[in-house]
Amino acid sequence: MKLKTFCLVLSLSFSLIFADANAQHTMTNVYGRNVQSLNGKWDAIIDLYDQGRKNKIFLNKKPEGKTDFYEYAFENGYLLNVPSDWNSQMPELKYYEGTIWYARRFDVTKERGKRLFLYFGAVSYRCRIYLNGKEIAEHEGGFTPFQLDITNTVKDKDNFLAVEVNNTRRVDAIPAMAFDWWNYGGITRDVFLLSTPETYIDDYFIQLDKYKTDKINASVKLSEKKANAVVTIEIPELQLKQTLKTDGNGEVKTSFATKKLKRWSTTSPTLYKVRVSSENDQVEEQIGFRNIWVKGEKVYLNDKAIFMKSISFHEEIPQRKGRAFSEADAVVLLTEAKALGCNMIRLAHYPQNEYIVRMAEKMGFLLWEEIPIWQGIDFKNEVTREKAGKMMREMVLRDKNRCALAFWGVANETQPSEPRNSFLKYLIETCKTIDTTRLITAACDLVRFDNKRQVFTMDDPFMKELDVVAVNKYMGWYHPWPVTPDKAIWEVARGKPLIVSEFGGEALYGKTGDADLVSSWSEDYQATLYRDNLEMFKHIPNLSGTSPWVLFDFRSPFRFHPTNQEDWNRKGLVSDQGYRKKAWYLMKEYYDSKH
Ligand code: GCB
Repeated sequence: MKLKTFCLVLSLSFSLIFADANAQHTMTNVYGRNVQSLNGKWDAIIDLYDQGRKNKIFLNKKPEGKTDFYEYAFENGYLLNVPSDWNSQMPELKYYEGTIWYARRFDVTKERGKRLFLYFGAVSYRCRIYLNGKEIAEHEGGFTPFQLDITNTVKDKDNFLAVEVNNTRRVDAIPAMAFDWWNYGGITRDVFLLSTPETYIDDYFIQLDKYKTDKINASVKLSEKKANAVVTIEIPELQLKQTLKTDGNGEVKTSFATKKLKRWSTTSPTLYKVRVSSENDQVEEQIGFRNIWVKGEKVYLNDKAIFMKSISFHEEIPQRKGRAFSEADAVVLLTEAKALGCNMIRLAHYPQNEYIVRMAEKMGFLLWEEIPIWQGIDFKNEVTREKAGKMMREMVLRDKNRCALAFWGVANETQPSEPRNSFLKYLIETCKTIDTTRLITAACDLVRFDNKRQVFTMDDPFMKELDVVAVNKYMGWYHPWPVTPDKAIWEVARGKPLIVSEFGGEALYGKTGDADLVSSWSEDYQATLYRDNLEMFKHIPNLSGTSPWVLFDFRSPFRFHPTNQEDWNRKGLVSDQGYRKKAWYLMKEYYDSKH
């Protein structure tokens, strides 16, 4: 077999191993439903050599006859917390990449006319689910939710649920072989049992019209293609209510005219209670309404040009050296962003948990959300493209009712090529089959200094596909200055709004040193770098926002320096222990000066 064909077969068979049989995208607003938590301590088996599946350990058999024995048992072994990554729970799992089995028992109260689902907020990176000894589903993608209908497989008492989780890096995965953050594995987000009526409200999309200030568009879809079923949509505080009948697809589509609406904004993040009811189901949540669009080189929020005072963070609590997974964790991350004076978060580099997204909306942050298309992705691989499309769908479906969501990001630092361009176009199209209202962006990487013209420029044909162009540029860190910052004039993506989506440099908290020396790893040099970049920003005419990299120091196997890094990316404005570095204060001053 030719090498190329062999690779294709190999990558197809890998992906077949973890194709998503029976895992469905989740119903809208899981957190507003009737749920029973399955969080807690789960039994665990570490399966470094992938022997568990072959030996059917998901059957969890016990010896019965005199000659029986089994070389495993889930009981009385390791215990792992769910939700959480496994790496932070036992020293021997710090660098673990491979398979770990999780298991627990549960009872349910089965009710006639009800359906039961298993919901996983995220499992990193791929998993197979076994219920009562039967494999029922698979899912790939470490940062998006999925659900399984278990109505017909579940028993009243003593169900045995096993989850085979694997976080091995692969060429055809997203992200792929190397990425600048920790490869946390495990059941990293909430697990729920979800109970719904037989026919339930599967999906709804309720947001303000993109351009009209007094028109709310709403659509609702039932889980069955039932015509003439009654659906009611209400926003009680606005005295809005409509009762409608479904079409043959079990859907209703309508709009509401409203004069009294107070639009959501970053300074006044008003949310309204919205209630959707069908004959036997009802779901409620808080929804905000705002307009966001682009005109010329500016982004307009509620008819006013806005400067995006953004920051990035990973879904990580540095002090715990582990994934963030709770509402309390969301408060820790977002409070620090608020203190910095931000009005936007770039959720790097993957969809983060719903606590963060919902809390950010309540606190008045716009959001940029992206799937982990990070640098070296296998753009030629059809299977990878399908996976990316599915991740995009799962992300957009989950968060499309969050008015804070302003940007869907399709890539971070990818190099132009025909396969890459068509892959990313496919992602945009996929997104637009669900939501055409948000701004599409990507963090590009090709800004360079044109010596002849003495300006910074960028040639990336993909720019034309984007509503807002974003660029990562590490002046003073990865790139020495070709001219002094006051002469650093940009001509990049003129005619469109431009966000500097990453800039920064590393400093070890508390380290003093030469303010001119990059390799001093000092707060003093980091402060110089920030001062210089803030000066350069004055010479970017279409600058619509900035997003320093990054709020907190974060863990990354990319970072080998023995005394300054020790597996930490030190570009944080705040240290791993939560202390603010000098550059934090410069950024704060800059953001406070921007209105
Ligand atoms: C980048 C990446 C980000 C890295 C950062 C760095 O361009 O987008 O994920 O962590 O640079 O620190 O090098």
